[in-house]
Amino acid sequence: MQEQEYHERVKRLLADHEALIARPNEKLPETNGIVQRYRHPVLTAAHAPVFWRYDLDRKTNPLLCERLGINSAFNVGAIELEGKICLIARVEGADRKSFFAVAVSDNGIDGFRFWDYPVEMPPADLEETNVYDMRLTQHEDGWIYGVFCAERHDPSQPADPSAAIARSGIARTGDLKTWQRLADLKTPSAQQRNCVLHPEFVDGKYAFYTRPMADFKSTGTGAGIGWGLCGDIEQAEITEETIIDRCTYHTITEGKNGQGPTPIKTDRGWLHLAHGVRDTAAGYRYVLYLFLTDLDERWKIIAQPGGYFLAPRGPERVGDVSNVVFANGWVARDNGEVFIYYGSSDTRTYVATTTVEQLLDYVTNTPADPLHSHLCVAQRKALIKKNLDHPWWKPGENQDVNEGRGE
Ligand code: M1P
Repeated sequence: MQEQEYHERVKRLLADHEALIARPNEKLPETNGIVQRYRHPVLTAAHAPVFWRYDLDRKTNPLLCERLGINSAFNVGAIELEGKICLIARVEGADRKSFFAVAVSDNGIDGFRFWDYPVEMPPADLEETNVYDMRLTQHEDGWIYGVFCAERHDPSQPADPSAAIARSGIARTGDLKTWQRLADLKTPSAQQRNCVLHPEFVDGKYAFYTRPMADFKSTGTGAGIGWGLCGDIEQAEITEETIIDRCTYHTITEGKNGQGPTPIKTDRGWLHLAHGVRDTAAGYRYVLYLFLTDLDERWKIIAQPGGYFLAPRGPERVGDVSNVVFANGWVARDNGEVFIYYGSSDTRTYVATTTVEQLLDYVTNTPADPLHSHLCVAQRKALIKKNLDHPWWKPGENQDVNEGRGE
C-alpha cells in the first residue's frame, strides 16, 4: 500500500471512530412509564480506540491489518465522579478474554470515550484467567470498591477444558485508575458470581449480596440472591449466607437470578436492580427486575413487583449470547434521575433513564406475582374492572379514549 493510501485509511479509521463517539443518542418514542429507552447503544466494541486494535506504524503493519480485535463492550459498572458518568466496562478481546476499561461521558447518554489505557487489575494469582462484571460501590469507609467475577479453570477436572471456577474478586481504588487487589471473597458456597458490596456498614461490618452456586453455570438447590456480613474487607469471609430472594418455579427467576449494581438508598427503602433467568428451548433468557428492601434490615424484601420491567427487545435481543439483558451498573443523581446501564446479549451496552420517584412508584404499586394462572387472571380482571368503571369509559363520553376500546 502506498504511503498516501495508508494515511488516508488511518485517517478514515480515526474519523469513523470520532463520528461514532460524537453521534447523539435519542429517546425512543415509546416508554412503559417506568424507564425510557434510547436508540443507540452507549458503548460497543467499535467505541474501543483505534489504537487499541491496530498497529498504526506502516513499517510494522504495511497492510493495516487489525492486530488485537475487540469483540464486545458490555455489563458495565457505573459511578458518577466529579459530575461525569464513568462506566467500567467488561471489554472482551477477540481472544475471548475480558478486561476492565473506563469510559466517561458528560451526560450519561452519549459521548462515552474510553480512557487511553484499560485498567491494570492485579490478578489474584497466575491461574486467574478471566475477570468481568464489576459492581462499583462508593463505600462509607471512603474507598470505591470493585467486586467482580474472577474465573479460572477447575484444576480438579484437567480433561474438561470448559470446567471453570467462579470466585468474587475484590479491589479498591480512589480514582478508578490505580487498583489495590484484596483477597477474593470466601463464602460457604463452592462458586460465586454476582456479588455486590453494600455501601454502608451494617452492625459495624461490611455487607455483601451474594449468589451461591453449586457449579459454574447453575445455582443449584436453595438458589437465589444471598446476604452475608464480614468483619475484614482485606480478607473478606462470609460464614453465614442467607437467601433473601429465592428462585421460584415458573417466574422470571426460575433458572437463576443475581443482584445487579449496589442498591440505591431512598426514603422508603433500598432499591434493588437484579436479573432473572429462565431456561427455554432457545437457551437462557435474562430479564431485569426490581425490588425494595427495608432501610434497616437491608436483606428483608418489603416490595417486589411481579415479572420484569425490562426484557430484551428489538436489536437488543441478538448478540453473542442472544436474549440477554444484564445490568451491573446504575447511577442515581442528586436531582433524582437514574441512569440504568444494561448489557444487551453480551455484546454492547444501552442506557435507560428513569427517576427514583418512578422506580419507587413502580415497585410499591405494581402487584406481586400471584404465582398461578388463575390468580393472574383475577389480578388482571381487577385492573380491567377498575379501568372500565372509570368515568373515562362511560358511553358517549371522552370519544377519543373510547375509540381505543375493544369489545
Ligand atoms: O451470558 C449471560 C450472563 O451470564 C452470566 O450471568 P449469571 O452469572 O447470572 O449466569 C455472566 O457471565 C454474565 O456476564 C452474562 O451476561
